[in-house]
Amino acid sequence: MCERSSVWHNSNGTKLQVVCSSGECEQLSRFGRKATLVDVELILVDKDRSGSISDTELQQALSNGTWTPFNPVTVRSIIAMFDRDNKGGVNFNEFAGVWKYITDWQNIFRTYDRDNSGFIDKNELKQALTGFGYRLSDQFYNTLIEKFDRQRKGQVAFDDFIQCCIVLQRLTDVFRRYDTDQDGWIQVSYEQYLSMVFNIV
Ligand SMILES: [Ca+2]
Ligand SMILES: [Ca+2]
Repeated sequence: MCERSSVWHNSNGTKLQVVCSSGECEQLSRFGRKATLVDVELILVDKDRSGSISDTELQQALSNGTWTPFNPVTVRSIIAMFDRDNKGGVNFNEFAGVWKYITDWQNIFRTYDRDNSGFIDKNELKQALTGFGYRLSDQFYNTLIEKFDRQRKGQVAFDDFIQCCIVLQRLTDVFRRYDTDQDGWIQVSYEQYLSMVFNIV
């Protein structure tokens, strides 16, 4: 960055925030306008200066609040969501969407992490998913925690919480496509079942 920029490390030391006081330095001028904070994030995340953000670059830029690297599966899910031209990364225009998506999830996570533990426990997950409109049994919440508790702490970190919600949403969408009368039951053939699963995995 230019000499007019300032660099900060936040408390966990993983994320940089840079503000160019003029917005006119060489790296920022490629946007053809005054740089926003998202632009600056993008420059920092695009380590190889390729003009697009890869899975690895996004993973390195994200923190789940622990020392464990951000879940690569979550990173891939997020990239795939915004990679409209299917080039295996997100370009500068798509990145703004990615950053907003992650910021929104950070706010949701903070809202439901009632005890500020940095993890979502079973009760917090129940409140979050109920808030999103899911009606699931107590037993199923155990299954969810077991499936998405990547760090084996009996609760889920930020990245795994996002992943849990993405997977649940996808499964629900596929189910709803077959549940045309919306009674919560579907009858599917073996091949329909396989197509349903292949839509998700
Ligand atoms: Ca790149
Ligand atoms: Ca918590």
